[in-house]
Amino acid sequence: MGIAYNSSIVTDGLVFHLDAANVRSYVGSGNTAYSLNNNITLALNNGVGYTSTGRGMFVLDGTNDSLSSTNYNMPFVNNSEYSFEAVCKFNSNPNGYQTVLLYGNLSYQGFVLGKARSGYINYEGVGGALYGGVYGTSNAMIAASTINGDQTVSMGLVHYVYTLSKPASVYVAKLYVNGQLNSTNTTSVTSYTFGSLNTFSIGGPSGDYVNGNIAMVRVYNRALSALEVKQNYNALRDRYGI
Ligand SMILES: [Ca+2]
Repeated sequence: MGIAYNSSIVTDGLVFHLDAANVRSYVGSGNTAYSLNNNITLALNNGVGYTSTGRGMFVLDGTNDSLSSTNYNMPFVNNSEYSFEAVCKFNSNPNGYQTVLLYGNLSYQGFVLGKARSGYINYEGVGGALYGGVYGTSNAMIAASTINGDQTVSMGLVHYVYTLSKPASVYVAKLYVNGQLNSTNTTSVTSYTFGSLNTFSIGGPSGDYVNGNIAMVRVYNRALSALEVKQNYNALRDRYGI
C-alpha cells in the first residue's frame, strides 16, 4: 500500500515516522497515533487537536497537550549517529522551551528537538531559536546548532532536520532549515553515553509544551546527508507550501 506523497522520502535508517497526514499514522480523531514503522504507538494526551490544514496536523495548546509512547523500543545506542526531522509551527515565543521531540529522560539526557526560551542565549542557542541536541550523561555534551531566534515564530510552518555525525574524530551537529544547511557545530566530543532513556514525548514533557502545530516527526539512526535532507524537504514542499 503506497502513499504517493511519501514515496520519495529517504527510508534507509528510518526508525520512527509519525505523519499526521497519513491515515495509517492518525485517522483524524481519537487518542491513538502510530509510527508508520517499528510498531510504535503514541497516546494523545490532554486534548490534542487536529486540523486538516496541510493534509493534517496535530494542534497542541501549549498548556498540557502532548503525544507520548511507552513502547518506543528503538535501537538507540551510545556513540551512534542520528537524524531528527520535524515539520512544525510555533504560535508563540514564551520564556520557556517548547519541545517537539524528547527521547531521553526528564533530566534531558537523550535526544531533543525544540525551540529555545525567548530572550536567552545558552547552549540551546539564541532566544527563540530552533535547536536540536544529543545530550549524554556528562551534561549537554553535544549541544545545539542554532539559528537566529526571532526567525522562529515569524517563519510559520518550518521543516527542520538536526543531524549528528562523526566524520572523523569528533562529532559534528548540523541544523537544516527548509532544506538548507543553517548552521554547523563541530564539537570536541569524541564519545558519549546515555543514562536511562525512559521518556518518549512529542509536543513536550510537562513544562515544555508546544503551543502550535506538529505535522510530522521522523527519526533516523544515522546522519542524513545534505542531499538526503533536501530530498525529504522537496517531498514535503507542495504539501505545506514551504
Ligand atoms: Ca489541553
